Amino acid sequence: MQEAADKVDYENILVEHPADGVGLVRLNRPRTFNALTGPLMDELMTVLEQMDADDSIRCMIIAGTDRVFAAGADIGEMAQATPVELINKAFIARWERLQNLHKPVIAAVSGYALGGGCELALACDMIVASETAVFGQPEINLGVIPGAGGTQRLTRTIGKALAMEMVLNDRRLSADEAARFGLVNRVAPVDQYLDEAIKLASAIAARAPVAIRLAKDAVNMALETTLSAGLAYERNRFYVLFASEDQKEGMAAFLEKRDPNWQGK
Ligand code: DAK
Repeated sequence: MQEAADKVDYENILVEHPADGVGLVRLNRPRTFNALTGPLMDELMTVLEQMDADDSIRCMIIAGTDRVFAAGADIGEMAQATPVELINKAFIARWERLQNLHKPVIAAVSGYALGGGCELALACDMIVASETAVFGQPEINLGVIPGAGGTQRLTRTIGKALAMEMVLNDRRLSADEAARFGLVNRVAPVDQYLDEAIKLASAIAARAPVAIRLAKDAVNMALETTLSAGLAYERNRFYVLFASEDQKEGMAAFLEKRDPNWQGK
């Protein structure tokens, strides 16, 4: 599967495997600031889904170029659209595919992450930013509002006051502000942020795969449900993991004072 993805020539993305267990997809339309066209989103989602199904990949990274992550959905493509066209062209469905991925996805953001670019990063599980990263939801300047999570994920992440300012008045966040407000996990110089993201992805890729999958699922559930339902959900997944070989191996390894050898079973 990994080889199959590598061999295909994509028009809008670059696919790499920078470390053991890590798949990297780079958005590659630099002349239009990585504007997210339908074909780009299709390629991105197709490759991510292939990586999600590939046992040799344990963690994925989405990056842009060092200059820009993505300046949003392609405005030229959207400008004359009707609501029915947006629905029929799977405009919405291809964005929803991202949240169905089981393995962790890290966004490595340098430069602009605007509109759909910011929403793409927010839909990932973690964000590593370069010092030049700028996060914004400027859709109000186009007479619309965010449509892929900018009013929902952003508000849950940074709170109502700041989300209101970003969505209503195009307030943009620098990398340092984004770190301060809990939007990004860490900030690194522009020549190091991708290595930082790869380092984080490698560390996650080396952990027990089934537990990682259920852990991601349980944390995401915290954004979807009440506390008592979320606690019950977490407990059930905790119990389920006692049916895995990795739980037996992890606890035996601790007691025998050795490193665990994860099987993903
Ligand atoms: N779309 C198309 N082209 C874009 C673009 C975009 N979003 N952003 C930049 N470009 C193009 C520019 O048109 C220009 O092309 P040429 O003129 O060279 O052919 C080239 O990239 C360079 O841009 P600039 O000349 O403007 O360069 P500057 O350095 O002056 O400015 C900028 C860079 C990124 C600040 C500026 O280009 C800009 O403000 N771009 C627009 C940002 C924006 O408004 N983004 C939000 C778009 S709306 C949904 C899913 C997703 C969405 C909605 C719903 N569902 C699932 C329902 C998302 C919506 C959006 O993202």
